[in-house]
Amino acid sequence: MERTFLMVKPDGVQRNLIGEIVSRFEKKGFKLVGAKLMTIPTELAEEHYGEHKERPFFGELVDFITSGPVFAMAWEGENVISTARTMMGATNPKDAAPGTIRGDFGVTVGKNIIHGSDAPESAVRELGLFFSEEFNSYDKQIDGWIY
Ligand code: RTP
Ligand code: MG
Repeated sequence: MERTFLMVKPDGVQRNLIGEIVSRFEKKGFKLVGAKLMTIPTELAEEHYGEHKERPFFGELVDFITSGPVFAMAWEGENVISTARTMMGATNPKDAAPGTIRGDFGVTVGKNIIHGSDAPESAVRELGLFFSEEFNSYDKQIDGWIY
């Protein structure tokens, strides 16, 4: 079963969107297997967003993501990596469709509410960066009605 790394960014935490966001993925049928509220150390932020190191917005991005607590999550389910990206919406909320998280709650690209791994390799990498502990593995009665 596939796993992905999702994170409510500092703006989402401040705007009381943790519950709304968790609820969307729960209702979809995905399973929460790890979660924690944490303030990201600068070194971890730079590593997490390492692919953007040369981009002009890198400094701002790191400053923002370390500016307050984030809600880091591990989610499990069939095709959860790409489906979560679809549920998040386009990177820039101005282009994100209504019904998506960024489309419903975001306005600017710098404060776009949520992060999600964009591919299987990045999911493994990011889950490893944020979770050293084992994920919670458990059965739910509802699983048989989803798969
Ligand atoms: P994320 O990594 O946060 O899930 O977002 P993403 O995959 O949709 O977008 P990505 O290209 O990975 O960009 C990472 C974050 O950088 C900020 N950004 N700012 N000022 C700009 O032009 C700009 N472009 C990207 C966004 O907050 C984006 O989520
Ligand atoms: Mg990205």
